[in-house]
Amino acid sequence: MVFSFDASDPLAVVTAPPPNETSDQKAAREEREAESRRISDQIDEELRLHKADLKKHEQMVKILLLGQSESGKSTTLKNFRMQFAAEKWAQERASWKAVIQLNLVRSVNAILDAVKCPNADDENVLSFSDRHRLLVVRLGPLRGVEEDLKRLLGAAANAVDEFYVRSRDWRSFVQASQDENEKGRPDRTDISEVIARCSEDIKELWEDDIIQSMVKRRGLRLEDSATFFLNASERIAGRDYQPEDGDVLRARLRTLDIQEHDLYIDEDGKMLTWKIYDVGGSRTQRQAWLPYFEQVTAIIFLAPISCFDERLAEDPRVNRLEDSFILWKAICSSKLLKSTTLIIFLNKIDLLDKKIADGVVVRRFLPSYADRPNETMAVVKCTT
Ligand SMILES: Nc1nc2c(ncn2[C@@H]2O[C@H](COP(=O)(O)OP(=O)(O)OP(=O)(O)O)[C@@H](O)[C@H]2O)c(=O)[nH]1
Ligand SMILES: [Mg+2]
Repeated sequence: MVFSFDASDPLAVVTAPPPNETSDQKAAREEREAESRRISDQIDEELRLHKADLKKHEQMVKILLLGQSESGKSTTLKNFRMQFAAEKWAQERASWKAVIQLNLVRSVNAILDAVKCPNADDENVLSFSDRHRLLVVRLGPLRGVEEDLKRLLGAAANAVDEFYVRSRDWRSFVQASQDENEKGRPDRTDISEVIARCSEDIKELWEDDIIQSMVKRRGLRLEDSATFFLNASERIAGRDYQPEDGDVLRARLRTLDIQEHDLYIDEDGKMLTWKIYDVGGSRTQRQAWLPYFEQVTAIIFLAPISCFDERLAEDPRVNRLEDSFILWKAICSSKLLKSTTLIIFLNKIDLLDKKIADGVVVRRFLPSYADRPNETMAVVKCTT
């Protein structure tokens, strides 16, 4: 066989097959060349994937959720996850059942605490009948249920007035409790059974006018989602209850440390990674925010628009709206954040609507509101 190559091309000289090559030698050479090509293609593919990975990281958007406690940071994260991590969200839905039960039971127990010893000067004391007293007794087992649910979720023993769970540990506690042989763990079926047996009494308690007016007079502050869970008590206390998306969104679980979640968002065929940091918002936890300031692309600040008549749980001297305003101002003027995108979400407009409808007068809490109309949109306009 005659080989021809261009002698002026040094590469062709080097790569040309040797003269007088036998057919066996040729087959072996071609096999070697095919293997080299395969390895080369493999390296090219690995490099391509590595570059794509680098690019993916370049397109990572880091978002920090900020705002005072109960401002709605974790709820915003849940909304993002429901939208952009739908599969995982759906898988986790059932694990929220115990948290939702605890939200309902805590609210019922808070109401029982508020009404159990009516003061002689309470105008409702005369209307507080044997029927009410019986209701209080019949709902007694919910005390033990609250403790069991807290243990089930792994809450710290000293979490007396507010329920919290560190990080995402509570899911593993719930998982572990499925092992029925494990001693000392509360049984989830027993818990659900006690709640189911109390279902009618919970409804009666919540819908009773005397109880409602006593709760109001004693200034009991129920959590924002309490009304929702109490209104849905029959469904939640049902023996076959399974959480719905709306229940999970409203389930209150105070954040105590930083939680990190990755979301993968397809933007016109390009994969974007959103790394979202959710932090605890009470005053003692705000120092933990600082290390994140330098690394994030954007901050979403949650500012509840309904909080003008509320006070901080950790410091009842401080008005919530004032705290939120000072916090937002501090963030806007932070040098560390001068190249960070700042976004403000004014949320809880539904609660503002309700307060206005219930006759709460904004000017009483915000003298600077002056004689503007006591209407939702006027408050929104004034706050922005
Ligand atoms: N009605 C109503 N409730 C809301 C809204 N946003 C949040 N909530 C409720 O407010 C409560 C507090 O919300 P979270 O998201 O837990 O607040 P947080 O900012 O994460 O609070 P910390 O973890 O303590 O810092 C929850 O029960 C939510 O369901 C809203 O727009 N409307
Ligand atoms: Mg939170």
